Amino acid sequence: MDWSSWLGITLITLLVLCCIVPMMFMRHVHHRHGGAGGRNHPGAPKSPTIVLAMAGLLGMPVAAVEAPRTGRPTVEVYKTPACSCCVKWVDHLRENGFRVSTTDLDNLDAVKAKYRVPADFGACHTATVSEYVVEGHVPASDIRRLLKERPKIAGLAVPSMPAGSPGMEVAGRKVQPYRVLTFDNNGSTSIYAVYGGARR
Ligand SMILES: [Cu+2]
Repeated sequence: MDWSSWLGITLITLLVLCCIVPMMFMRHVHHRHGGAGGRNHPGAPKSPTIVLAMAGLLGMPVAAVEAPRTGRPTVEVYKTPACSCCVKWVDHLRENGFRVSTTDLDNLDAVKAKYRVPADFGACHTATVSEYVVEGHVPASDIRRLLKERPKIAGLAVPSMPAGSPGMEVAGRKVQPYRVLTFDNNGSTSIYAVYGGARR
């Protein structure tokens, strides 16, 4: 749902809560007073509860409007069930503030074809975030930059699985030089970032 839909829902909810509900409540109390002759005011102890409930309901649409503004888009990860470095990469994303959902598939060929990952860029997992594709062990910082700068590309890739990339850390081993590459659907590519002393 987009912004204008949320705004519309919020305005309608506010209208209902501010006008219609209090009117119903007042009529309800009036009716009770008439029926019981005003002797034991059965409506009175309930009013704080109703006020609190209304305050809670008023807060709900406000929270719903706030959520899309502050939340980063979810990273959808497609991986094979036995892939342990994929899980470590997912952990790396979560540790860096991303929401991640994972889908296990026995074979990722169809996913890589669907998202048009260049054949020589393939790695152990394929992900999507917003309108972009993320292939392989791409650092979270590069995904954050991608979502901030929004270049006209199809996605980012770290081909194969370089040792020392996020999720591929090997104790006691330095980061193997590797590059984060961009790709688009016309076959062009460029260097997005370099690590471990890789050449630009
Ligand atoms: Cu991997």
